[in-house]
Amino acid sequence: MDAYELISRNVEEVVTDEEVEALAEDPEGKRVYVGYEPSGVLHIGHMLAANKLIDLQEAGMEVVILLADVHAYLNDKGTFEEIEETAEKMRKQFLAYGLDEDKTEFVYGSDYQLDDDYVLDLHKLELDTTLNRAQRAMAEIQGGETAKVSHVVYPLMQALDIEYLDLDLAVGGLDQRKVHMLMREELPEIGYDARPCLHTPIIADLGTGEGKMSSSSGVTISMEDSTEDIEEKVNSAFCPPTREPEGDLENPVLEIFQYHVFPRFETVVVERPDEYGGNLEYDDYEALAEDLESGELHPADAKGALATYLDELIAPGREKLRELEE
Ligand code: IYR
Repeated sequence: MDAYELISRNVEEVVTDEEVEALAEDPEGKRVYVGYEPSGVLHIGHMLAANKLIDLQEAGMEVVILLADVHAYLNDKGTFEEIEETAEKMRKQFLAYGLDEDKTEFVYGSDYQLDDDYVLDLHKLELDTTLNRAQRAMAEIQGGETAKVSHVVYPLMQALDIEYLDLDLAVGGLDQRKVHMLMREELPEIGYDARPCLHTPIIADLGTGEGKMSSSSGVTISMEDSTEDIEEKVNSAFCPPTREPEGDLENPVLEIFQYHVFPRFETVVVERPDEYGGNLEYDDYEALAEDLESGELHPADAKGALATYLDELIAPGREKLRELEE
């Protein structure tokens, strides 16, 4: 796999191809980031962007994880002290999940977002951006609550982070795209360069195949889940024998194989008793999806394998959480 393929695999959107291709020509030492509002427990939505970061580290890039404490505060996620506590828990779970400690820099937003230069640049952006533009950028992140002034400051700060952390590339879920588009328009207005972005897909709800799995409603998988919890959730997952279920639905079992399992394991073994044809082995996602569609692989067997691999992926983070709680 060449560098561009590794950098762009499994992303839903590359902004723009030309800019990312240019980065892929010499990825060594380039700085890439993803930011998260801290929450105490890493879930499968965080893990998806983290898989991308692992690819980028493999391509030679330096990864910055922004623990966006001030952003979480602006989005009403608790007192500042509570947010600091959950941020520290989150940092430890990321490392346990498999990011390379030597190539990962963790930064707290409050380390630099309260400095004079940053705040003055923020005010410059406020002067240059309409309320309407900032609100639209924030709509998906904010989740429909009444807008506060903090909600329009938030995306401007996210845009500025990209300059202040000296980044070459921004990574985020597709829900961050409007903020990134604002960044690309507005940073040049105040004398800074726009940066390229990669957007990871939003995985469907495990139970129903609709919407976004990382949201608080619906069935998700997190580092808090026990082996039995995972088995139970995966076994009752929506998994029709097709990549493209009707309407707006997705097949979440296939999505998790594609975005979580295959990027982290060389081969996937689906265990089956001999009387049902014996074990199946897959080197790539396409082969597994084809077998599910053709009927060669039964959804129940696919789910069994998925639960095993997911359990392996979250086991180190689960262990870390347990240690932190002792
Ligand atoms: N908007 C993100 C959190 C966030 C991301 C980045 I990238 C920042 O520079 C700042 C905040 C979220 O929805 O979690």
